[in-house]
Amino acid sequence: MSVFGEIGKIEYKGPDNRDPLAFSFYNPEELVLGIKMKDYLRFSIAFWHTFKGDGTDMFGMPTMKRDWLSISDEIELAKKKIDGVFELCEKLNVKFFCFHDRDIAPEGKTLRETNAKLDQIVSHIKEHLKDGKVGVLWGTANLFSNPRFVHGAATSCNADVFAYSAAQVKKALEITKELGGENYVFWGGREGYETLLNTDMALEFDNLARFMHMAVDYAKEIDFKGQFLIEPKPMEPTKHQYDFDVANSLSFLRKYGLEEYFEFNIEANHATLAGHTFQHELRYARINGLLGSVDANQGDTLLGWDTDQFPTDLYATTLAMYEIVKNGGLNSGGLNFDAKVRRGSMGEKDLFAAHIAGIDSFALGLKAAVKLIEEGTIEDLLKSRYASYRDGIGKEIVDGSANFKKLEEYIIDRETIQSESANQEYLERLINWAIVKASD
Ligand code: XUL
Ligand code: CO
Repeated sequence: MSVFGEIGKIEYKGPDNRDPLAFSFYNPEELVLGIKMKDYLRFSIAFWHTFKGDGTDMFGMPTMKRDWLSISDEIELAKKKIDGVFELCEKLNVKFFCFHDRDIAPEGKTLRETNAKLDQIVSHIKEHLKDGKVGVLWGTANLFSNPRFVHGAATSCNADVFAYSAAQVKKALEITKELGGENYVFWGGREGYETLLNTDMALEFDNLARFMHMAVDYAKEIDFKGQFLIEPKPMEPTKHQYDFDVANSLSFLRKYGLEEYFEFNIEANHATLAGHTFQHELRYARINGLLGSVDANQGDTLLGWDTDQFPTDLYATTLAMYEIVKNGGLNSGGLNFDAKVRRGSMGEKDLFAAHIAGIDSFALGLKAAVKLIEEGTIEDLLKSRYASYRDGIGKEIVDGSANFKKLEEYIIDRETIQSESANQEYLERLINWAIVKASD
């Protein structure tokens, strides 16, 4: 029995259509850079928002209308939602979904009981995976919802919680491998502090690193080949989160000898919460060779929290895709819609319309980014802006043969230094041009 019975397969109808249940720009089979759009973009549905979100906020009750809410048996309900995510992926021509262990199955009284329930759902997922149409982009462990994580998980002051978290991640790695997950994500929502007055920050960082090393070792032991990803976020739910942004997390990885095992999963709304643009975080990961995957959403600059909206800002998706294309794509990563429909978008059709809006925005962003790269002005201007480092004294700086004395000698009698325009407004206009052209 179908979960979203009334809604059929979503088709590409071209740029002129305004049907809420059709694509205008995402043409899955269309070749971009010699690769099918669906293979380049590797979209993914976030199980938690789409199948667990019910519209509850801190002031109000659930608003979402979902047929599955009438199912009372917890395992039957969990299975129905799995049927739902596969159906949604297939109807949207999306190849992947992502999950936390606790999203997909209910908890028992002990971890042993919880694992047994999880295994029932994992078997059900494996049935769906058989036809090869949809796969798992990444799995992760929810180490933040249960009250036991009140003081953290790997950075808890309580060693029993560290042990519980380790055992939970062990199982999450096993099931992610069993389900063919291509990556495994660490997002440390409770790994941080509320006040330094009661926090041994040095021990907590050391313990976090010990935890990550244990995960790396266990992945080797079970031969899990997926890519480990850190998803930085500066705050929320914790006041200060240790994996604050890419730069800070990279310094953690380097200090503890973990750099070779991790890449980054960059979430747009987390970037802006950290006071960066989405593009900044993507660029920082890319130039360090660590851009792994993306949580594709957007925040609201007027609000100071993680609103997890579906991404519709073409300027942001174009600049994001510019970084991703420059990165040569995302390898085993993808574009995961870590996004929830607004509380007032309560129908099942809204779920489709929201994903279509996000998918179309990234598809157009991809086309616009390719236009910019093929047209070449940004690259040309960048090249000429730094031309002084390609010969003469600049070349000596770059190749390491210059030193303070040589540089002083070179410049000391110079009366003026010529500066050139940075062309910012023209460059910004080019982004607009590419978006308009790509939508033709
Ligand atoms: C929370 C968040 C998480 C991670 C996975 O802000 O983004 O859902 O993506 O744990
Ligand atoms: Co996320």
